[in-house]
Amino acid sequence: MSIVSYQLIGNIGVIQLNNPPVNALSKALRQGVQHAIKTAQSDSSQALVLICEGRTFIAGADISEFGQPPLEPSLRDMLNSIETSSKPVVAAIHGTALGGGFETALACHYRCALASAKIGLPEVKLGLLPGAGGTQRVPRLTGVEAALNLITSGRPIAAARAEALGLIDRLVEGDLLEAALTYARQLVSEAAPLRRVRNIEIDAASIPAGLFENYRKKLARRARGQIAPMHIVDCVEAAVNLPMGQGLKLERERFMQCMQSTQSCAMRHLFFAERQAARVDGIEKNTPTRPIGSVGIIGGGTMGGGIAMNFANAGIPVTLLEINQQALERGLTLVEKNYAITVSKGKLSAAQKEQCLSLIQGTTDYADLAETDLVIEAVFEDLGIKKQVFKKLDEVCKAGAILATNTSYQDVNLIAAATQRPADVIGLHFFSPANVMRLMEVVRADKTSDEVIATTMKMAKTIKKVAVLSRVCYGFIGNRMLRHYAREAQLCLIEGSSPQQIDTVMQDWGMAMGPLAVGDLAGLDISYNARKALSVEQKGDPRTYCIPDALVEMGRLGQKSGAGYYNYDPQTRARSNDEAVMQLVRDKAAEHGIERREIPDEEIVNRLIFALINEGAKLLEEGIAQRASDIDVVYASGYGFPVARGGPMHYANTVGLEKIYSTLCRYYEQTDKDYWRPAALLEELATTGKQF
Ligand code: 3H9
Repeated sequence: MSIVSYQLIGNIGVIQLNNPPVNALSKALRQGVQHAIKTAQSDSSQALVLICEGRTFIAGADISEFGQPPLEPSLRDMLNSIETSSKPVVAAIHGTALGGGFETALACHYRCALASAKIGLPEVKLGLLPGAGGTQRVPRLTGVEAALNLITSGRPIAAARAEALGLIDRLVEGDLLEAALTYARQLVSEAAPLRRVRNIEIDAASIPAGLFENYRKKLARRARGQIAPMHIVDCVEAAVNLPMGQGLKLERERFMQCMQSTQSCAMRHLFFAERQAARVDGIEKNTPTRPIGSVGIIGGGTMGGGIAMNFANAGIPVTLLEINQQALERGLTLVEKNYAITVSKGKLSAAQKEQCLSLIQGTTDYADLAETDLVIEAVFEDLGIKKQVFKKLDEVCKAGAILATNTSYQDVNLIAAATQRPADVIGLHFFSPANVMRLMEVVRADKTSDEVIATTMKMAKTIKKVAVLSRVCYGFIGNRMLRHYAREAQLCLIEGSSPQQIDTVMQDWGMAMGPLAVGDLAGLDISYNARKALSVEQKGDPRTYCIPDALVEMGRLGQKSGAGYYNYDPQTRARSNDEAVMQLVRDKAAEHGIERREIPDEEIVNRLIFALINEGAKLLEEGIAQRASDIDVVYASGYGFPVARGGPMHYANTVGLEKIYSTLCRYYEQTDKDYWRPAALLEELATTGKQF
């Protein structure tokens, strides 16, 4: 079947698109639609229906065409032919009408949708803005504020909500083509007018004073440093103040500016990187997978409870196991509380909450896990305890059950060796809070079977996680790299900086939070206790942990004790600096014979980020990570790395590997520390002019 087909069904012309997988607006599709509209102008049709085959209505422009010379006809040309059609065009929407796809629907004269459909303008997530009239047409239908919310958030909305906002004219049921034909016939019989959104005028007087300025201020906080959201506000403002033609012109200019920005390039890189991460080199696409219809979780703490929620949210029943009734009740109560918070935020209905809770059962008896398809252990980070749990699971679980550990650091090979079935053992490293964070590291041990890897990678999608495959090493991809970043934060602190300077500099650079504020949030006692289990050699240079150790010993555990690197207001949690901390820092510096100096902001960024990059290169060299883009996905989805910089390895490419390499060489020379020795892979790429 061709990408675009056109046929007459009675007096209605039906334009059917078929461009799998998501009906992206490729050149051939644009050409086909234009041709069909042209044909329809002179045949016996009285109205047209635009409908898609496959799993979805058009999901947007073809992202893989971005950054290449434009191919005629442009999307704008195509929309122009639709909007100027002399016969009414009805968009019939199912699946997800996104970006240029929804803009296509907006150029139609009427829109109907199945209730299960979603619409949205996710361009901002690619560092772009809707470039085919979305910023001009949406506010004409919904009013300014709803348009700003829709376009700057990029979040899709359900068809019913879209109908309430005026973006969809009719919700339909049953067979979409039949329903759309009925709707089109009705429009014909009523001699409905050609409703062109471009002709709607927005009443400027109805817009509250200061609305745009306030929105810009809000975005400056919410989307720190990103350029696309600000351009969107300018374009929506233009929809109010300028005629359609000029508004479209401005939108076009701003779209091109965004398209050429390093930010959009980084965000588009992440879009494809996430999808690439799901592929495992050496494992065929058709590798058989095992059904996961039930899940057991060992440990009902914050982590175990959060993991349970992921499965319940996906409709998969969970059995949560704790050592005694009291601990179990505490765990289940925590889950219930978390769901209540989600309901209070309006992200879940009370009925959905009850449905999810009904899927989570508690037990204290391992025998209840006998028939479970997947068991995830989320107990205390202690190898001995984990081995005991796996020995027990090996005894009770059915053959073919997948046994997973949520460890952040332990050797999954050793855990697997505690069972008679190491091929069924794998690491599934969730990030806290597990019901919120998108990242999941899938850790393949030496003997993990391909089938188990393929099953867990597929399962990740079911529970809406981004899975990245790692091999076994201390800390896997994310935490192993983080140690180097954290080390440099500590060294900058003791050598002359302050918590305030380091956190502000890193946050301004784009990190979701500064490294020391993250420590306070997580609790300084956690790494303090983890360090206790390490030998002096493993702990490394005392200058890199003497300050947090001293803070913990002063009772400053972070936010939970009201003080850590900062003091925290008990009510608002607002943080403030504490001279006592600075005194401690100076004392520790003196103790280690360090003469403190002023550290420039740029040095802080380079030391912290280049440390990440160098370790990332070592992970690639050792084959721990499959590809550089996987590392980017780990950092952007699990560690608050700014998406507009594309992840550490993409960022390294943007800076230039030669510059990174020469800076690392300089650091190595200055410090004589082995960790600054540039990774061999980095050296090779830099000296041959290549990229990650
Ligand atoms: C835009 O429209 C700009 C306009 O305003 C103006 C222009 C002038 N292009 O995600 P999945 C591929 S910007 C090319 O696994 P799902 C994807 O790479 C665009 N390829 O499926 C993957 O390929 P592979 C605004 C695309 O069911 C395959 O399709 N639109 C595109 O989980 C399946 O994807 C968006 O940002 C595309 N637009 O989710 C929507 N979309 O199998 C982006 C997908 O080789 N897309 N592919 O890895 C999505 O959000 C999801 O793909 C969707 C389906 C929800 C549609």
